[in-house]
Amino acid sequence: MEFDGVKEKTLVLVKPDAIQRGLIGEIVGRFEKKGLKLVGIKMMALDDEILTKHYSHLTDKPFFPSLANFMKSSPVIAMAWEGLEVVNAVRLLCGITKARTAEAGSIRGDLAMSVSCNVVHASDTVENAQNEVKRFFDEEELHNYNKSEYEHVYAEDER
Ligand code: IDP
Ligand code: MG
Repeated sequence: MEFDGVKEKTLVLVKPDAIQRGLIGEIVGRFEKKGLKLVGIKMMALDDEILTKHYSHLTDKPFFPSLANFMKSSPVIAMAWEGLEVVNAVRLLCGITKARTAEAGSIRGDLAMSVSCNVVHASDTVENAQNEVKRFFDEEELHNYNKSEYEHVYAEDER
C-alpha cells in the first residue's frame, strides 16, 4: 500500500518551441531520471478556451495574445507526473520563467533563452496542479501502476 504523499500529481506541458527544437525526449528524460512516475501523456493542440483558463492569471497582460498564439503554433505534449512533493520538485527542475537567467542545471537554464519561449510549463501550487491535471486529462487517461524502482527512489517511510 502506497503512502498518499507519493500520489501527488503535477501538470507539465512541453511547449511549442521545444517541439520545434526536438527537445521532447530531453525534457521527458529529465523527469524520468529524477525518479518521477509518468501517469499520463498525450499530444494535443490547445485552443483559446483552454488557454484562457490555463493562463487566467495573465489574460489582461499585453503579451497574452502573443502568448496564446505561441501556445497554438504547434501541438504540445501534456504530461501528468506523480511523486512525493512533485509540484515543488518539478518547479525546481524547470527553473524560473525568464530562461536566460534560470539556474544552470534546470531545464530552462540549460535549454532556453527566452521569457516566453521557455520550453516547459509546470503547475506552481498543489491546488493549481490538481485543477490543471483535471483540465488536461480525463480520469481514464491517468494511469495507476507500480513502479519497481520506487524502492530505490524513496526510503521505506517515504513511499
Ligand atoms: P511560469 O510558466 O514560470 O509559471 P507564469 O508567470 O505563470 O510563469 O507565466 C506563464 C507563461 O507566460 C510563461 O512561462 C511564459 O511563457 C509567458 N510569460 C510570462 N511572463 C511573460 C512576459 O513578460 N512576456 C512574455 N511572455 C511571458
Ligand atoms: Mg505559471
